[in-house]
Amino acid sequence: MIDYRVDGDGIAVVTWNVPGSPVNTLNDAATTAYVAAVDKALADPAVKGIVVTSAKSDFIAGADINDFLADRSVAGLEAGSRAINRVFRRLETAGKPMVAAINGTALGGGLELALACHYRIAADSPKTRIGLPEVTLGILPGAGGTQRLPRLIGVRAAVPLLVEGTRLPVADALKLGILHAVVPAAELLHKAKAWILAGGKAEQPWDRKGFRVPGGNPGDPGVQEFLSVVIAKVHERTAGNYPAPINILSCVYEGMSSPIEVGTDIESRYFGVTAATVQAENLIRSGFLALNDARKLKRRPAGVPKAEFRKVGVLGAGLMGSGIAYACAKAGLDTVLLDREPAMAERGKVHSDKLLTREVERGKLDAAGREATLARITPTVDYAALTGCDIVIEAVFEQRDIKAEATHRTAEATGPDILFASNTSTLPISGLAEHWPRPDNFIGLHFFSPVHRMALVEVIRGRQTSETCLAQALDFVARIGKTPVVVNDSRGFFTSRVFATYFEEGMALLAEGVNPALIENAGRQTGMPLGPLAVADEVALDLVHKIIVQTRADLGPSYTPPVSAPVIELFVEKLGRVGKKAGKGFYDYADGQRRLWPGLAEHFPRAARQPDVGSVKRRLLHIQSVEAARCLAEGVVESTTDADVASLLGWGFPAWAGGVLSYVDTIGVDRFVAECEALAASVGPRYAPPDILKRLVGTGTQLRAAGR
Ligand code: 3H9
Repeated sequence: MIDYRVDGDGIAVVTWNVPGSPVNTLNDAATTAYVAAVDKALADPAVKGIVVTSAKSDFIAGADINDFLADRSVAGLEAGSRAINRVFRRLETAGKPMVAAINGTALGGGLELALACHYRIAADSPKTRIGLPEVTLGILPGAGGTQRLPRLIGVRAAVPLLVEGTRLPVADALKLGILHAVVPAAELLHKAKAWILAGGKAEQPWDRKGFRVPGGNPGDPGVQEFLSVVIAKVHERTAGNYPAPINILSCVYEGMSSPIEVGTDIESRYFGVTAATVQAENLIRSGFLALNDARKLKRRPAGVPKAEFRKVGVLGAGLMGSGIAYACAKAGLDTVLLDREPAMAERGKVHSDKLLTREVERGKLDAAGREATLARITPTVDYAALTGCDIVIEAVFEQRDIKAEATHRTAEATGPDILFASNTSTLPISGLAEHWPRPDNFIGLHFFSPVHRMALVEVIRGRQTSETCLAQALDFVARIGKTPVVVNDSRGFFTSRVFATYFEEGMALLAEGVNPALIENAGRQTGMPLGPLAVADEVALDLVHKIIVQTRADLGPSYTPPVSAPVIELFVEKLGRVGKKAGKGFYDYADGQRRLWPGLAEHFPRAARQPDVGSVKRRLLHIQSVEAARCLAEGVVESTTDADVASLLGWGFPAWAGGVLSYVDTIGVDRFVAECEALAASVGPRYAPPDILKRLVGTGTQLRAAGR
């Protein structure tokens, strides 16, 4: 686990190699072994100094975050931080020079371990990242990071890194003074040892006589002003939903004017209360672990050989088709982009050209890389070009007859045995599958716009989709670097059905006479990326209108249109304000600005009594979770985790809540059900909680534990 070797020059090399994990983490066993190794070196009079490095491609990825889920008590979490803080302090003051030879990524506790060394030297690699990303997990650096980093590089430079969790390339870390040197990988150990042999001192800047924090202490007027601005910005950005960044600022403010031992004790106190919050639990469980599992296809059907993909066909070169073609070409796949019109097919390729050119301009890609990626895209109108494709994805107009024709013509060109996927966002998959000769090989792959930015692909299993087809479609999604969530066929699938409730509820509130500015502010304060009316404008009201018309035609009298239908009809049929793409919807879009349309006041007279912001927030979040719970009950999603991941990646459900179903546990099932029942009575039956929730009331069982 920790290799210990002393070389002929009297340098002890302590090498991290934690077994059973692709990364080194500071779990209990590894930390104990590390401390024992350093103690051995300290006790050996023949050892002049210590070099710490790793045998893995990364240095150390930080604490093992699973440990933070095991003990959720404030006292336990605080004690863990205090223990590691004391031991790092003991080692840095033990009198022998210690060098961190950072061979790869060093994050969180990994960087904190390095900060407690006297010299930090890193191997030059474009992949390496250096940083304290704890805040993104809802916690804070608990191994001295909030104290050593500002003492090393100054409060002004350290605070943004701490509150944003920035992961720096080595060159930037060097420039900021976090690293002392960056050298070619082959020279790393040699240079690390050379620093010790050249008389490198076992001394930290903060232990020097007369030490002052570079750029000033937090109490100094300039620094104080800087911190006030940061605090105000953090409050504005987090709307009270995330305690971690504010607690990090408290650690810096309170800890910096005391000796470091006091500072790290302050840090441990804040670490305990922060890591014990439900937000931290949600960000670790859903935001990190569940997303990782989804990305890694941890629930892929077993026993199906992994599918390889070389050539892909994309039907339809509109916004979605050209985005999908870009993602495929970027992942190294030969991509046939087919449209009815040659000019359209060509235009689809231009989309990739624009994105790739932007990457070159930003230095993220070289010209050769751009050319090679573009060369993989073949725009065409000829179905014969699809011969040899391993998968074809249909992204033509949302019209059954057009989709059917594209499906038939593809089958003629490719034969029936390849995977065929539809990117429909509205039409049930099982019906579309009837047009493919082998419906067992037909599946839904619902991409999100803009495809190059959105990580989620909703994978829709039709009634006849085989397990082999599902497993291989998942392989494809992973192959192009996206994250899949599997859902079962149903109207609107999962994401569109649940997400729609958010903006529909916004419109319902508007129709009740609630001030639109209040609705929008409340939406943003929940942590959703946009207010519900702004979202409706982005989605486009004519599209929502079309779906209502189509569903009414499909289902007949059994269909209950959403509560927002009259508002949508007014905007589309009478006002011609269909949303952002038309420059007018609930907002006016002029000069790159978004302003609520003043005409709203005339069409939706203000109610005399306005609700408080808390109750509007509650309505906007509860409605999504109650609909998601119905999807769980109906088997549209198969687990609370799938629902959470889809909501985090698909429509930006607030991460502090852990996703759309973790939100129920965050509130507490009993309280959530009681509030929904009250809303069902006062607002409408759409809030009525399904049995899957009601039967948990009073049992103390979380939905997560009871979910299917
Ligand atoms: C912390 O340090 C607190 C401290 O201040 C002190 C407290 C007292 N723990 O991402 P990958 C797993 S908090 C547990 O696929 P890559 C990961 O889940 C920590 N597991 O590799 C995956 O599992 P699986 C602050 C971890 O090469 C496997 O390792 N640190 C941890 O694409 C491979 O990971 C962070 O937030 C962990 N800390 O990227 C860093 N890290 O094999 C979080 C990884 O089952 N980690 N795993 O699929 C990362 O950002 C990336 O994993 C890293 C490697 C960049 C390191």
